[in-house]
Amino acid sequence: MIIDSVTIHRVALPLVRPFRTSFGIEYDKDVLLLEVTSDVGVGWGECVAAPAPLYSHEFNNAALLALHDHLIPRVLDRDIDAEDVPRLLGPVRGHPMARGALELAILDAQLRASGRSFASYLGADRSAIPCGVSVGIPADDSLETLVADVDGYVAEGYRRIKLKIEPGWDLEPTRVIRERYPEMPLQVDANQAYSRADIEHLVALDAFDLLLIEQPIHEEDYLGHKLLAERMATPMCLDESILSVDNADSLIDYGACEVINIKAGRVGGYLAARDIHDLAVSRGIPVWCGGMVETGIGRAANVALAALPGFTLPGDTSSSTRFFATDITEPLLMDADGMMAVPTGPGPGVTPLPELLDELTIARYVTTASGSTTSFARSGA
Ligand code: NPG
Repeated sequence: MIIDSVTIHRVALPLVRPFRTSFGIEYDKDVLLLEVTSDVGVGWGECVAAPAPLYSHEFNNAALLALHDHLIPRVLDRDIDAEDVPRLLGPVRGHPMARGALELAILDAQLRASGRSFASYLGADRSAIPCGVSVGIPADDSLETLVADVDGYVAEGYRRIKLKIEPGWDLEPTRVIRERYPEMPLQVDANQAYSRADIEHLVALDAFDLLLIEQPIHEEDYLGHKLLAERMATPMCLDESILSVDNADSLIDYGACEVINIKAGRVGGYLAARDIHDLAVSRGIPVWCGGMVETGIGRAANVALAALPGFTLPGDTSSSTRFFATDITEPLLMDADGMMAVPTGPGPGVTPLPELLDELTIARYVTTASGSTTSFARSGA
């Protein structure tokens, strides 16, 4: 296919409630949606970078520049297949979320042109997946609020609860939820908030029969994770530390990684995500699909990925309603049994609803072979 233009739509979506983690609070979803036009049709991708570099070094303004100045020019006006994209973008160091967004848009265009679903393309073997939910730290730091939040998600049908933890908000909230729900699959995520000095403290989480502990220590501290993995019975899951197939392989060998949270954006796209899945299967490592508060575009793609056979643990593949009163696409909804149907339409299977996209777009950056234009749809962008 020949890529004629790439439009970056910068969109602001209100969240139904603030989402607080150890690295900060999000009140709105500020997101870059990519629209590729080609000789075979249109495709959409979503960049999972956040407004600020708090989860990782990537952030929206940087992704915008990386896409505009370095990534889009490498695919524009050339005859390519989606499978060529990782190689074409390969010389650019870093910016995996920006790269992944462009790759997804091109994959979507290719798959839609051939009428094939993303799930079938990736090798999914299920038509529905079990859903987990990630429960933020309550804005008022109260256990009562946490319990009310968790009760609500359990009543909706979620099959696994993930609690966000940080120093000062760890053992007690986990104990309270475990006692209230003795059978519920439960896990915790620290987003790197601890250090090697906290190993003895974190070992106390073993009392709560957790599925896993996710990324407790800084992403570059491999020894810290290995030492903790040796001390804890709870399986060590890595998120931010896993950036490629080769580093996943190394961390498994090293003894720092027993489970992987796969996020396509963090590893540069769904093709790399599938490769990490394949590696994990061959190494006997369970994987699950992470979430980055995606709109329907990224959420639908995640649901397709999560339907691959190695995704043996429920992912952060919650309903659109977990974060958005109105999603930018038709909403992806979990049923009362905590299952979500894997979209069967061509590509990831959803597209932005035009009127909503218009209403929520802050700015548009259009790049073609002959140049680029920027337009601001609302003031304050
Ligand atoms: O369900 O989409 C979701 C959110 C799941 O907790 C979640 N994501 O650290 O994994 C994480 C966290 C996150 C959110 C990370 C936003 C980065 C940005």
